[in-house]
Amino acid sequence: MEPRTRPPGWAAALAGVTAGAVALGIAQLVAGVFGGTSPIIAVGNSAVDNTPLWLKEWAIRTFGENDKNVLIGGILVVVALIAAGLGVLSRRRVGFGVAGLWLFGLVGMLAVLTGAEAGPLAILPPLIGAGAGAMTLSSLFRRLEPPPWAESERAEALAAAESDAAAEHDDSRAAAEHDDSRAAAEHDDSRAAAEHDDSDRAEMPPVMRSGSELHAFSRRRLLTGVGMGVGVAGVSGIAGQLLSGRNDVSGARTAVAKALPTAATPLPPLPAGVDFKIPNLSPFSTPNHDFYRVDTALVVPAVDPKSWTLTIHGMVDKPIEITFDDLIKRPLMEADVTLTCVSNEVNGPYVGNARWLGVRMADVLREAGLQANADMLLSTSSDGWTCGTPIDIVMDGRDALFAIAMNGEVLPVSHGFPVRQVVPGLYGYVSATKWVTDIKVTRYDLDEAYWTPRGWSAMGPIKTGSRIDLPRNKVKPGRNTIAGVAWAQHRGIEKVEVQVDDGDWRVARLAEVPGPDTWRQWAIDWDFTPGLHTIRCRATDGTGQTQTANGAPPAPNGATGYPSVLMEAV
Ligand SMILES: Nc1nc2c(c(=O)[nH]1)N[C@H]1C(S)=C(S)[C@@H](COP(=O)(O)O)O[C@H]1N2
Ligand SMILES: [Mo]
Repeated sequence: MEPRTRPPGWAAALAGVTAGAVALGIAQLVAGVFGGTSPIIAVGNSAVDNTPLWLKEWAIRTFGENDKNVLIGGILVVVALIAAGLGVLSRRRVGFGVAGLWLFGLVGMLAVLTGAEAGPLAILPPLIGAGAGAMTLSSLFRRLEPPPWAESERAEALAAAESDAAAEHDDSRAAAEHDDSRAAAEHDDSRAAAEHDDSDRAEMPPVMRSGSELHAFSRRRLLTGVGMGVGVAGVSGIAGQLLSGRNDVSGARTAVAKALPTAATPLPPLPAGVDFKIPNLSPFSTPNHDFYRVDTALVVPAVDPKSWTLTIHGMVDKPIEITFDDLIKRPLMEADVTLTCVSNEVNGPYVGNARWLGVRMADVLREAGLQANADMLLSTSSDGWTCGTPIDIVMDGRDALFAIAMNGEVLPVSHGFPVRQVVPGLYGYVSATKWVTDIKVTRYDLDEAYWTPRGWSAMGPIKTGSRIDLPRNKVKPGRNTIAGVAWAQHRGIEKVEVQVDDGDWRVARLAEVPGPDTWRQWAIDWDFTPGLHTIRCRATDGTGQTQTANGAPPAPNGATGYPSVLMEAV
């Protein structure tokens, strides 16, 4: 074969990235039309589900609640690099790049199919996206081939050279052959080629030779192709986003808000004494928009209360299915409960307190009739996350709720709209299912929830914990306030002690609490001498147990150790 003309690497890489962008844009559009997941999200979801524990812990530690954005950003960067690589590979043969794009589509399809919400239409976004990417890549590579005028100019140049040194017949014959094959290979519309006839000539030398390779391509032809590709990617991507917006439940949420029922047994307002109102101290009630969020969902599930149902089945006398209207017609109650995440590091941010409105889980479960040998509620969210909760805890009379509102507001979508579980005393991963739609009554020796095979304990009672909120960095020497929160849900906090440097432990003053299920503010005044100081604290729960000084990481069942802060009085 003739030595192929090869476009420069950057042009090939650009073509690859453009093809990748078109693939993703079109996939997003198809996902919008058919209600599937964009392949990036699907790949991200399976990354979330398959990330080893150490990596997940590192990501949470390093990126905190930004870990999802970092993950998506990382996937996009990797995809862009691979797409650029496929472009470069296509210089050898476009088929290689095309095959690579289809392979990508296959990975996307696998990711979608292994996801929780996979319907049969779910493979369409990666499939059609890959096809669109492959078409884009081949069409851009056609644009990278030298346009006909380049060939004719090359022939002219050769003819001119010939008249100078009148012996090079072999070359011109080769050029003529080249012309033929080029003309045959030229699939692009001649109008596009004609358009560039004038402009490109001036822009670059039409014929450049290096060794046996002929580098003749039109930068402008490539860039218009890239521009069109980017346009298609952008428009389809945005259209896809808008179409998925049909799944937006903010309207439904507002409707529920307008008719939000009140509690049959409302709680009295919180006593003023629950909050010291010290600047920088966590307020007793965490505002919803400041409430920590931890879940595996890259895209927040959109669950319409009109079609929401909760099914209770498994080891029950009578399986039941209830609708949202059924649920909120029941007697609603309020409960002040502090949620805590098992991944919270000592002194970490994943604790928040709210007043919840909901239906007592125990009442609903009793209607289904729990069988005596069952010991676990395996709840599932609309996006397929699962959670195993001990039945005896839910049934022991504590305020375990199917909650519909939080701090007087309909549940925010990111906190589980329309219905989530709240169980005082258990870490969120074994109790607080958001977007809950299904409960299987079962046994720990028969079933396993999402986090159990991923390195976390099947049981997750909350360990007594505390946090120093202030001071965190620098203070002026002299009298300052040390303050924070402490929690031991359902046992209550009885005492918090504070130690500065290696001095005596001193008892802090405690704020009021409405009950044993919330955190408790604590504070103590301290005279600081100039210099560096280490502050520690420790809490004692309502049973007289003090939190342990022994340090442990969050996995498998909650971090331990005294919180400690190094600060300076200057
Ligand atoms: N559907 C679903 N519910 C979930 C989770 C999840 O990943 N998916 N994470 C749980 C965990 S680990 C915690 S700590 C709490 C956090 O609730 P929040 O995001 O409302 O603070 O939700 C729980 N409920
Ligand atoms: Mo959690």
